[in-house]
Order: sequence, then C-alpha cells, then structure tokens
Amino acid sequence: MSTESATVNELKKLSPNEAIKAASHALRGTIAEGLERQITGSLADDDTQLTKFHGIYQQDDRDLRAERGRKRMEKAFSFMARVRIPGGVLTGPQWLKMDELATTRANGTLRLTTRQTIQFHGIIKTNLKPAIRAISDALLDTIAACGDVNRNVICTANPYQTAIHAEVFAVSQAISGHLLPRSRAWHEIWIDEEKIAGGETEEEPIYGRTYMPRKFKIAVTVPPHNDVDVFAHDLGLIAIVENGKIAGYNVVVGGGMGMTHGEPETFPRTGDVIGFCSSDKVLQVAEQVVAVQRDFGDRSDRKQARLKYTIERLGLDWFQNELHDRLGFELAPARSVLLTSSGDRLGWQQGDDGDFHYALFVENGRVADLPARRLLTGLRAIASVHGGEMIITANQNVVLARIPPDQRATIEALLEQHGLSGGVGALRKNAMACVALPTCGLALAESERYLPDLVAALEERLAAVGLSSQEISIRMTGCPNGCARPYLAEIGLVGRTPGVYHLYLGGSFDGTRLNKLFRRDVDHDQILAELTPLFADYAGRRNPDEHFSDFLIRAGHIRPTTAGARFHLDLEPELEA
Ligand code: SRM
Ligand code: SF4
Repeated sequence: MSTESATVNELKKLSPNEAIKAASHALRGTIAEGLERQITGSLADDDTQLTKFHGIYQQDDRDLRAERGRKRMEKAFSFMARVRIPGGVLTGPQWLKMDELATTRANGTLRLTTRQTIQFHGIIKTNLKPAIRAISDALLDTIAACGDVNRNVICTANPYQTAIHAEVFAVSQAISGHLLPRSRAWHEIWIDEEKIAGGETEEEPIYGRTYMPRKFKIAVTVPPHNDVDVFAHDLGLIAIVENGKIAGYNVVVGGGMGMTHGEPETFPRTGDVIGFCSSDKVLQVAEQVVAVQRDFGDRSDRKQARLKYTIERLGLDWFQNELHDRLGFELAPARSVLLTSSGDRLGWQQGDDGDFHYALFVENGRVADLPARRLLTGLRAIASVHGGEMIITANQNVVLARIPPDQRATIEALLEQHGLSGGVGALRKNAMACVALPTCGLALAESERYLPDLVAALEERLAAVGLSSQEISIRMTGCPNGCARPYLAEIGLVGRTPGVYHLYLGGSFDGTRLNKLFRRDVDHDQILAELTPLFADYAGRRNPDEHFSDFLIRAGHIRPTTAGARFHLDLEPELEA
C-alpha cells in the first residue's frame, strides 16, 4: 500500500463501522442471537450494520414514530429485505413466490428498485428468518444486496432481446458471482447451514476482513440505451458492438449520486471514461477497480468513502496508473459510443427470434393494487400463465419477456382485465421516485407518495402548451442521497423538509450530463410556478427533436455544464431566470 493510502487510512481515526466489520467473524456478529430475543422488535446496533451485508435493513414506521414516542412505546420496528437479482431476471414461478412472500410476511406490496431488484418492506422480526428462507427456496438470495460490498450488478434490461443483450446479462451475472463475499454467514444465519468445522471464519480473498470502505456499484449497458445510468456508478461498462459482436467494454469509473445538503465537499459526479478492455478481461478489470478502491478508499469518513472521492483526492491519472499496474496491462483507448436515452422503451417489442416482450410501466416501482390499476393481482395472473421471464428494469418497471406470438393475445387480455393496458402520459413514463417516507430512515420529505400528484399537475401544464406527448425525465428523492438518480434527470427534485424541495434542471435525457440547482426550497405551488413559464417558452421556441433540458441551456435559462465538469456543487442556484 502506498503513502497516499497510509495518509488517509492509517493516520486518521477509522470510522466505527471498520471496527464492527473487523470484529464480526465474517459478517456474523450476534445476529443469530438477536433474532431469538423476543423482548424487542429490533436487533443490537452493531448487528444492524452487519445485516446490511445480508441485504436486510432495520427500519421503523415513520408515520407512527411521533405518536409512539409520546406514548413512550418502542418504535414500530420492522425490516426491509432486498433480493440480489443481477440483471433483474426472474422466472414466473420465482415472481409468484415473491408475491406470496409480500402478502404473507411483508406489507403486501413488492417494491421494484432502481437497481433492478425487489425490496420487501414491513417484515417484523419474527417473520424475518422465514422470509429469507422463502427467498432461498425460490433459488434467490439477499447476499450483498446492501453493505460495504459490491451491490446488485445491473445491466440493460432483457437478455432475450438480442444475443448482445444475452452476453451482457451473462457478464453481469459473472461479475456478481465473482465479487460475492465468500463468508457463509448468510447461509448459517438465515437458512441454518451447518457451521464450518472448527468455527474458523472464512478468508475473503477479494475483500479482506474489513470489506470495502463503502458500498460499490456496477452497471453494464448496451448502447444506444443507457437505461442503467452507466455514469452514476463506481464502475460502468459500456458494451462496444462491432460486426454484430461485443468486442469489449468502455470502462467508466467514479460515478455516484449521493451528497449532503450544505456540505459542498459531497457531490454527485458522473464517471470518467478511462479506456476500453476486451471481453475476456472484464472480470479482471472489475476485480482490480474494486481492489484499488478497497485499498485507497477513505475508511475514516463514510461521507468521503466512495470511489468518486478517491479519484477526486488522488487524481484520475493516479487511478489509471494504479489500475494498470495491478492489471499488468494498459486499457486501450475508449471507443466512440452514442447513447440516446436513459428510460425504458415501454410497450411491445419483438426480439430477433420472433418472441414478443412487453415492458410494463410500474409507477415508482410499487407493485400494489389500486382501484384502477391492479398491478399486484394482474402480475400474479400473468406470472401464473406466462412461460417466460419477468425482468425488472433499473427504471423500476417490469418486462414480460419471451411471449410467443400465439400467447400475446392472452397476455393482452390479462393486462386489459387488470387495468394495465391504458396509455401512460409522456412525463409520467419518464418519472422516478425513491421510496422515502414512511420506511426510509433518511427521508426528509415525501417522494414515492407525492410524485404521482405532482406529475399530474405538471402534465396539465404541459398539455396547456401542446406538450402532452413530449418525453421529459423527472425524478424525485426524499433526501439528497440520490436513490432515484435525480441529478441525472432533466427535472430533479430533492427533498429538504416536509413539502419542500430543491429544484434541479438541465440533466440530459440520455443520462450523460448532470443537472444544476435552479431554485432552492420550493413547495408544490412554487414548483409549478417555476416550471410553467419554462414549458411555455420551450413549446414556443424549441428546435425539432430538441429535449427540454437542451433547450433550457440554449435559451439561457441555465448555464451549460462545461464539458469537463463531472460534478456540481449544491451551493447557489445557477442563474436567476
Ligand atoms: Fe439508496 C440509502 C433505497 C438506489 C444512494 N437507499 C438507502 C436506504 C437503504 C436508506 C438507509 O440507508 O437507511 C433506502 C431504503 C429506503 C426504503 O425504505 O426502502 C434506499 N436506494 C434505495 C432504493 C430502494 C430506491 C428506489 O426507490 O428504488 C434503491 C435500491 C437499489 C438496490 O436495489 O440496490 C436505491 N441508492 C440508490 C441509488 C441508485 C443506484 O444505485 O443506481 C443511489 C445513488 C447512486 C450512488 O450510490 O451514488 C443510492 N442510498 C444511497 C445513499 C447515498 C450513498 C452515497 O455514497 O452517497 C444512501 C445513504 C447511505 O448509503 O448512507 C442510500
Ligand atoms: Fe431514502 Fe433518501 Fe434514498 Fe429516498 S433518496 S430512499 S429518502 S435515502
């Protein structure tokens, strides 16, 4: 390890999480004992850090927090469990098991996430072990879905579209498997696997005893689609297709979304393209990028512990040299790539082999029954007859994949019967919100429960100026951590306090350019008041095919992000319009 890393990790006081990981016996802690304690619905504090590595978060119902506090009752604790589904692919029977689990052990809904997986909310402690066992019975797991490790690897949706998509999916699965922790703790605690003889803890050849300094995220995309937001990840891989085959991948490093309000040393950042590697080298590249961050990431301050800050601190040239040294070869120059959109192509598509695929809109990823749109029951009915797969996208939607031509009418009828076949407005289609209240412990404002209403109001304003069919991306989060990747949207809204948001504008539709802070602390009416004149100006003066955010920059409503600026600071609004 070099002197730089000594400076950051050996001379500073390590964060408390480092000691918890080191003393955890490869992620076991006292979780198993805690599950037996019936006097509380919670686990020991240190164990709640370790359960994250097993895909499990302790939460409490924030809608009930104040009232229970007044009555001096324990918080209404429950757990969120996140499944590991690299590439988002589930079979029909697996979907049905997840659906059953949601109704029997969780809050009766499935939550599709921005990382192509499912979260269950509201699992009480006594249900937790049976729930994880049910996930295991469906041949799935929750290992490394959270925690200081490589998370669920995401890739452009639907491996059944083309052979290229199939290969990218296989690569994502291979990376996910390669970077899984070797500890058997998950199997011992949750599915009662016998303890290893002698009780010795396993070696972690890639991670070591203290795992990563922080979470680590990987996404793989197939141009021209950027449905994974490849620039938002610690490591992004862009498939380079030549003569109908994948020649290799452009390598992108140091992306990330999270920041903290009022702390300019934290910021969203798009990754840097650092070169190209052939397909046979991609696992090696992924492992060594992880290894550099493992050794040089800041382990003293968790707010500075992501790869984006390591690169800002030590420099991109340093990072590339270190990576090349470890690889024993240099990445080739990056190939040229065109990305066109970051959303999903909703509706029917036909694959190379003649099978159909239907990408179904799921508002903010919440699979629940509403009077007009019965998603939970509808998807259950479809999964029961559908011989193909159900594929979760990184935009929180689901693709019903591999529908043979003679089954299309059956699926169409089921969609119709459950109110799922109607059109969705152009703004709504491109909207994403994070979970936020009531489950997220970090939420400062509503997100999932509020964005649908805001979109309805904005769609009225767009219709009034003839822009009903204009696709504009809008994303909201209940705090600045950026779980719905709001800083890459054309319109970004980031929670400040209940009912109040910062408004960001100017992110590109293809997910390659960050937006900028446009107005601080705006409420519902102020958001409408800010956006309505901009919509009108856009309707009157836009060029053909010009996206909203590109227009805002051309028309001078916001200053362009300079080519070299890969991060923005949350300091002052860019311009007074
Ligand atoms: Fe996230 C923390 C939900 C994708 C950045 N995120 C959380 C927690 C676990 C809150 C907590 O730590 O107590 C949220 C649980 C809420 C709940 O009740 O379910 C949460 N994040 C989500 C999900 C479910 C949002 C969604 O609506 O889909 C996404 C689950 C992804 C998955 O399946 O693995 C989710 N989170 C993201 C993304 C987007 C992505 O990965 O592409 C980001 C921004 C990218 C990045 O990491 O930079 C993201 N989440 C964060 C952060 C800030 C991390 C940072 O280093 O800046 C936190 C807070 C933290 O880690 O301390 C966080
Ligand atoms: Fe919670 Fe904030 Fe993530 Fe939303 S962005 S889920 S409020 S941590």
